[in-house]
Amino acid sequence: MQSSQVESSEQSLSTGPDYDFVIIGSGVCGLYQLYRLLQLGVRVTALDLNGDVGGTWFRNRYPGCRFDSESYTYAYSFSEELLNEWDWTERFAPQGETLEYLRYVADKFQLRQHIQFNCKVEAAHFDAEQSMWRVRTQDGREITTRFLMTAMGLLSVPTTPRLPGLERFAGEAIHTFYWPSEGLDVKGKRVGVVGTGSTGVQVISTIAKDVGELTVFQRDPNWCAPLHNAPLAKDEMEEIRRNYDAIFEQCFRSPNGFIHRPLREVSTDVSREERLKLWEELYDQPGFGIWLGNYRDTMMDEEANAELSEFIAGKIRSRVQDPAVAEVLIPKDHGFGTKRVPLETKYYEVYNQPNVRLIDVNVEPITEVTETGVRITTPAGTEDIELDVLVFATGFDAVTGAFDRIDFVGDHGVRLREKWADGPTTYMGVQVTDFPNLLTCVGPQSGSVAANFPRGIEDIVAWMTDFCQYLIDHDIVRVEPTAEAEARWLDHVADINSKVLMSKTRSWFNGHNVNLDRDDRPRHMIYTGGAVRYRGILADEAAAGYPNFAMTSAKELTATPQATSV
Ligand code: NA7
Repeated sequence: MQSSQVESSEQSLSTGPDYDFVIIGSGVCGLYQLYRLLQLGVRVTALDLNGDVGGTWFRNRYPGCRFDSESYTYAYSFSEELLNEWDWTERFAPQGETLEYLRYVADKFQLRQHIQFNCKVEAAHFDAEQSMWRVRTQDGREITTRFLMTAMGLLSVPTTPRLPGLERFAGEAIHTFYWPSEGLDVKGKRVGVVGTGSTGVQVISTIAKDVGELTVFQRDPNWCAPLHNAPLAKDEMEEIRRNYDAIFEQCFRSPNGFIHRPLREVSTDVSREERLKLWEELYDQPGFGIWLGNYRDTMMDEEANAELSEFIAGKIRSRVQDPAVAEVLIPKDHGFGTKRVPLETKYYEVYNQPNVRLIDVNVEPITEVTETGVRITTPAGTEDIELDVLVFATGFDAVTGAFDRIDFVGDHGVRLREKWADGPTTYMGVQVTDFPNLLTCVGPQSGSVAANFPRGIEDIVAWMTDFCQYLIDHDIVRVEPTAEAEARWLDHVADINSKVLMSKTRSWFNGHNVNLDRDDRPRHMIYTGGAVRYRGILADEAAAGYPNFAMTSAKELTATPQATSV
């Protein structure tokens, strides 16, 4: 455990650029990476387009926003002092509390002075001659840095459907990501919500009791399970604090960084009665146990998954009074847990309220937005639904979206946007060939992003920091993975992903949500091999002296004339 002061040590990096490291983003990952780099004594700054730290937790202020990880597993584990000082007040903390936590971390470790807020990066071009990145910001500045790190979040570029007529809607139309900090009054209003992923489910369950009328526009239903949130009493928090070492150890050993881990047994090891008994217990427990703490085969074997899905379908039928509505809420296109499971609080009961209507847009699509609401096509013709507020909980251009909106140009004029047009390629999710000195902390195909986020982040930041120390120690001014290593990693990711049922469903995990009109091929956005395996691969690379990276020292660079910069 370290002290709260970030101490500088003497380091040697050839000077030239304004900074040794620039980090884009100051959310959960960017903050911790900044803290660790400051400890190395390098010249580093973080750029954030928001007005404060927090990333996801700064932006998402919609009603009901909270994480589905147990609060105490969402904390940074690197500082005992911080763990002792911070009390979580609920099992699953709401957005406001998490944002307060991240602000507290920034203040405690004096990180703010190293962050430039309201600073949007528009372009980043690699200057091969100087072996550095030229980062252009929206306010017209150029910042140069030897190494450029991305910590831009997985879900930071929201997508809103292009509905004809949206601009003429006289009411309030808003994507959940842009929910105003002062709130939006929905009391007594006619509200439409498009989208029933994790976000839609949280919004719908939270506002249903306050609105006048609620219309939910659902495309594909999701399998949801109860969150079972509750306040955390002071003595419970004390108990948690005493057990932090064991809790983090448990997360460390689990494939997804949660306290839940798959059982050793497969479902056929036990009788049907035993399976049902366990599922009843898991359904009544807080958090992801029913998804991530289940029989090993339920997420890999279609038959095992089908039986579990039928169990959850039974729960939905028992909670929704109208059998026809229940059927619309039960997914038919994928099994339980093969997409990210939204955790809910009385979500299904919302559909028993007389002022709530569920519309399956596969059957009754929204054809246009009118001045007063939306027009849907029904089997009988068209119907106008009057609305005061139209909420889009329609998700994100996930994982690669944040990269696409910056004009990253690497060596020989290669554009990242073009290189990744058919899906991302990386080496271990940490670097991309042709993009020397670009280090991706939260990027595609990284194992750390498919985990309970802070746990995955601590893994990757630890590895990245050691990698940076190595670069400093060896006076490396240019580093990129070999093309062979990148090709091998893509094969490995594809192979691993093909073994899980998740790869067969259509969601942001495989890029399907934004590539629908382009083609049907999955993109390998994330690595599903699990945090334990991923950590092992990273460790092997480091222990072997980073053999899959081509490195050039300052001395070698001066001796070798480089191509002209872009
Ligand atoms: P998701 O999980 O991508 O969900 C988006 C939802 O919006 C999903 O139900 C989509 O239906 C729906 N959607 C998207 N476009 C449309 C249109 N045009 N019409 C109707 N419905 C639409 O995003 P979330 O924000 O809920 O959650 C993202 C992550 O945040 C989540 O995984 C957690 O990690 C936290 P579809 O399923 O595509 O048919």
